[in-house]
Amino acid sequence: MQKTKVILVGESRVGKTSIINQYVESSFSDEYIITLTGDKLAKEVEIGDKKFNLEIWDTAGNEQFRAVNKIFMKNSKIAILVYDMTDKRSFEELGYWYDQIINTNDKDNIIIGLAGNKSDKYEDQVVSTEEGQKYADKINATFKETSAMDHESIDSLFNQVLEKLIEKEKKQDKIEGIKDKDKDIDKDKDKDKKTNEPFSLDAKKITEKKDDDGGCGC
Ligand SMILES: Nc1nc2c(ncn2[C@@H]2O[C@H](COP(=O)(O)OP(=O)(O)OP(=O)(O)O)[C@@H](O)[C@H]2O)c(=O)[nH]1
Ligand SMILES: [Mg+2]
Repeated sequence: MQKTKVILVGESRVGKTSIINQYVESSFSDEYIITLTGDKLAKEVEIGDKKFNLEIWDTAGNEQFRAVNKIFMKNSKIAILVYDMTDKRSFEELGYWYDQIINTNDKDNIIIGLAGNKSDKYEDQVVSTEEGQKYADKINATFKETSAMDHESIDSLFNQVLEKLIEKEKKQDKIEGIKDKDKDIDKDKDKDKKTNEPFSLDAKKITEKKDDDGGCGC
């Protein structure tokens, strides 16, 4: 089964650890336990006929512990940028996290999702849905407003990015298929060349022989 690395990034306290715990273990805690280093949890999921062995990486949002994050970001297939919709600064800092992801991965290949978390606290919402969507469009990301507390849109957040990954891989397979076909055509051309070679050699021999025959001393 395909192993797929997913990484969650964003400012401290936006709810990265809570989203992962809710998605993988269906659990939530009010208590805040700071993430100090990269940590991973595994989950198997099925989307249609495709099975994924997800390796979901949690990272530290706190500035003091960010230095190690780059190591964990590498080779990700999916990155989920998280902000807290009740905290404007966490939204304004998304550019920093986007750059980190792009600088450690292949920009054209990584799938990006954006999560505006803590949607249960809608009375305190300071980042509007429109602002979130606009930023998602700008960075070509899928977008969901989530609540790790209520398990709201958590599964669909992951399903959305996985579906996008499936789509991307299908397109790549098609391109590879076309390339392989082109290679086969080239091989056939080579084959033709090779079969022609002995013929032209023979033709040369025949000409030489003729010359020998014809070149008699009479
Ligand atoms: N109301 C509400 N609280 C949440 C939600 N998600 C997380 N929290 C709370 O927000 C606090 C921070 O959550 P974490 O998941 O630890 O945040 P984090 O992004 O992992 O933070 P760092 O590890 O410092 O980077 C905790 O007290 C959580 O209980 C949510 O959807 N709604
Ligand atoms: Mg954490």
